[in-house]
Amino acid sequence: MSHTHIILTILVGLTASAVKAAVVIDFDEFFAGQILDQSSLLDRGVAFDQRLRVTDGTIPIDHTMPGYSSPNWAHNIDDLYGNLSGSFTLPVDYVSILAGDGGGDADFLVLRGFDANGNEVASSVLDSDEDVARVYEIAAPAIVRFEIANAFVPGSFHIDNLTFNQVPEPSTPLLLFLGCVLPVLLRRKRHETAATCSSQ
Ligand SMILES: [Ca+2]
Ligand SMILES: [Ca+2]
Ligand SMILES: [Ca+2]
Repeated sequence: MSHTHIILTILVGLTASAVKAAVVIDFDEFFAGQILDQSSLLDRGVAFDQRLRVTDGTIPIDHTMPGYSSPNWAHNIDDLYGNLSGSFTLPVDYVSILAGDGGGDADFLVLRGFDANGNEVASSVLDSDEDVARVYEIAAPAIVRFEIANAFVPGSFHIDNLTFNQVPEPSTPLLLFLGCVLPVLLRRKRHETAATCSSQ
């Protein structure tokens, strides 16, 4: 196998190891009544700006997705049942969240994503039926903040199944390889080529 093939093989292996990490927060590992503060979900990759209260029960999901969310859901406890926002510990390129409630009010919500400069880079607005929640989805290259909020008039809502894809950063082994090992291999390759040419 030539050095070029070896280099390509190693690069493919290192790149494959840096796969995107998908995170799903369904609140089911917490107990009903538990209060989550800004640090409670940091190890999962997200920090809400507001405190959440976990409640049991289920949210009826959009009629196009028959079924119910898993047993626990959560809501804003600081501004009761109000708008929520937060930051990701790593940039993400996809966010979805189930939001709304089974109450008789229409929940007309918007999910917005923001980049590191605070610019809105994606949004999803849905008008829910009265008795179901909806799955809001956004995608953009590097979302670092999000908000799920009433689009026009104040209302109350719950959330469940916050899902996001963390964008992989170049791994340390990959950076070491590109910075130290690759130049040596390429230099050796050039010397071999020069030696082959001069011997012909
Ligand atoms: Ca749940
Ligand atoms: Ca409702
Ligand atoms: Ca509501």
